[in-house]
Amino acid sequence: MTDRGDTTGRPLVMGVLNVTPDSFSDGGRFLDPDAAVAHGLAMAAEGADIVDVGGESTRPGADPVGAVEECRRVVPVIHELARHVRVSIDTRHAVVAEAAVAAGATLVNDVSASLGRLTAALGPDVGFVAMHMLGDPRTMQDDPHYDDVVADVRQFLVARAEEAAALGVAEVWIDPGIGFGKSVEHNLALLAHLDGLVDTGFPVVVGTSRKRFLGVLLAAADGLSPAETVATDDRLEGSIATAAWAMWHGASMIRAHDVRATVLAARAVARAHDERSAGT
Ligand code: PMM
Repeated sequence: MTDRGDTTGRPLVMGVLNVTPDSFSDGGRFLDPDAAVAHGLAMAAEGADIVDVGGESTRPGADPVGAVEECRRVVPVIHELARHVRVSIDTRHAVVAEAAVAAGATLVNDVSASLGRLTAALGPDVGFVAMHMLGDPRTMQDDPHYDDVVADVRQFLVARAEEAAALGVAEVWIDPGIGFGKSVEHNLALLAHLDGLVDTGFPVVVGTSRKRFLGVLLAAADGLSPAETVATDDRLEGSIATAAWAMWHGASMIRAHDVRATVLAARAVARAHDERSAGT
C-alpha cells in the first residue's frame, strides 16, 4: 500500500460533517456552528484525514438549498476547522465551492461532478472529487437504469477526471457515488468491480457509510423479511464491511460517519496488504 493513502500507509478516511437540518444520517445534529466544529475536531482526533463539510442534503428526495443559505451554514465552520484539519467542501454550487476555498477548504467534493461551473474554485492547490450521480437527488432513486452500470460509471468518471486534469487540477479523485441513482444491485456491482475504477489510475473514494442499501443487506443477513430494512444508525457492521472490501480492492479514501471504526479497519486492511506484499 505504498502508492496510496497517508504517510502511515493506510487509505485515507474522510469524516462526514453535514451542517444541514435534513441529511439522512446526521441531519439536524450539527446545524449549530459550534456543535459542527466540535464534531469535526472530534473526528480529526479519531484519525480523520479530511473532514467533508456539506450544507445541502443530497439524500434521495431532498429539496435543493439556495447557495446563500448553504454558504451561511458551511463557511464559519470551515473557517474554524481548516486551522486544525484538512477540509473538503461537499457542494454542487460554484459560489459555495469558492467561498469554502476562501475559508480554507482544499478539496472540492462535487456529487454532480459539474466541473465546468467549478473552475474558479479549483486550481493547482485545490483538489477535486468527481462523483457519479444519475439525475438529481429529488428523482435519482425513482427507477435507476443503466446499460452496464460499471462501464457507464467508469466512462463518466474518467471523462470528468481527465477534464479536471486538463484544467490543471493536480489532485483528482473519482467516486462511484454509491446510492446516487443506484439500486441495491447497482451498488453491489460497483463494489464488486471496483478494480475497474482503480485501474484508471485516478485515486478512488468510496462512500457506503450508513447508506440505505446496507439496511437491506443487513436485514437479509439477519434473516429478516425482504420488506424490512435495518435503521440508519444500526448499519455500522455493513459500513465497515463494505469499507474494508473497498479498501482491500484498492480504494484510497473512505467517506465515513463512524471515523474511529473506519480508521481501525483501514489500519487492519493496510497491514493485511503489507503481509501479502511481503509474501507471508
Ligand atoms: N455521499 C453523500 C454525500 N456526499 N460525496 C462523495 N464523494 N461520496 C459519497 O458517497 C457521498 C458524498 C451522502 O451521504 P451523507 O448524506 O451522509 O452526506
